[in-house]
Amino acid sequence: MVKITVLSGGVGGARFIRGLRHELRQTRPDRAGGTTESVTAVVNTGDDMWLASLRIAPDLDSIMYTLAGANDEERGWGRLGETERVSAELRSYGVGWPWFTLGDLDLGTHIARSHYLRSGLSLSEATARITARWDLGVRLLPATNDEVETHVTVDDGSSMHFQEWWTKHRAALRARSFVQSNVSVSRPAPGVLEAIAAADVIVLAPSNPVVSIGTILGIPGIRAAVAAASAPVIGVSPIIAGSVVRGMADACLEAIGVATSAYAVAAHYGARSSGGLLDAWLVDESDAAAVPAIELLGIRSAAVPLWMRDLETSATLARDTLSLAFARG
Ligand code: FO1
Repeated sequence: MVKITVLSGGVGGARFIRGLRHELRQTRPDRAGGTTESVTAVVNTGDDMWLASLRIAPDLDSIMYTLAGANDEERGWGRLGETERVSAELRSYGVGWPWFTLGDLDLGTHIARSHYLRSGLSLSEATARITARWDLGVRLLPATNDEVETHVTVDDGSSMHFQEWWTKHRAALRARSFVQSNVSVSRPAPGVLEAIAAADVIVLAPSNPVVSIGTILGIPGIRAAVAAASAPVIGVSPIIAGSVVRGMADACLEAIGVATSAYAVAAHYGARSSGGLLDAWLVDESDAAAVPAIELLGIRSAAVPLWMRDLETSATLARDTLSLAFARG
């Protein structure tokens, strides 16, 4: 059995993982219509927060809903066929954030998660209970069970929760820095280090390199585990032809002084052979000219179609990722 561990944020990572699941079901099917292989997603929890006394976990929910086929594909977050009756009531009571909509179906998830947490379960255990409702075919692990929330310090020196910067201000306030609260005392969630050590391939999904992948790697122990893993480590560029695919990763990259390019993000993660993480890095065909320079960094690279327009293109990208990962340079 091939074991694949994917470090992932929300939307881009969710689409990649859905494509990977489809590819494995097609090429390595089991008798039940699933796959003989095993995929574990180690998911960013830095976007998480308490809102209206409920624990919101956007990246875990994006991946869960996408794999369940219950996601709002256009909006990129939340549930298909969502209604907002309760959130209108919450707004009337001044509860929650008016700029952060908690849909009725989505609230079901947040209430269930908060119920499990209030009953003494960890986020991992709550996630296992919630995802068991659907046959996702992928194991979702939060990167940590500790509350490690990303806060953004903006130019005027004030700081706010990532979600306020992202959804209220649309990342328009120039970010000076991102810090995760309590990260120094946080620990990888159960199963995370094992999933990295036991993997036959480790993928850095096309997620935000700063606040998603960066936050996962910032949990003490995770970066070192990836660097020490026996599996090849391959990343998929979240930047195509100098711009972000979606979201506002460019605003985040600027804050850490990394250019918004496929090459710069590869250099940011670094080649494993020189103390970084990457053995290989996939770029879009439009960035083919960057391949030689990336290979000069000591990172094997290839240019393939990165746009995940639908299930087939996502599955093709997953196939390209696995073949580059296993190609011995
Ligand atoms: N994003 C928005 O732009 N506006 C919202 O009102 C909003 C609500 C929301 C509720 C639950 C949830 O899980 C995600 C939500 N998001 C919303 C998206 C969220 O900010 C992003 O999914 C990630 O945190 C960034 O990757």
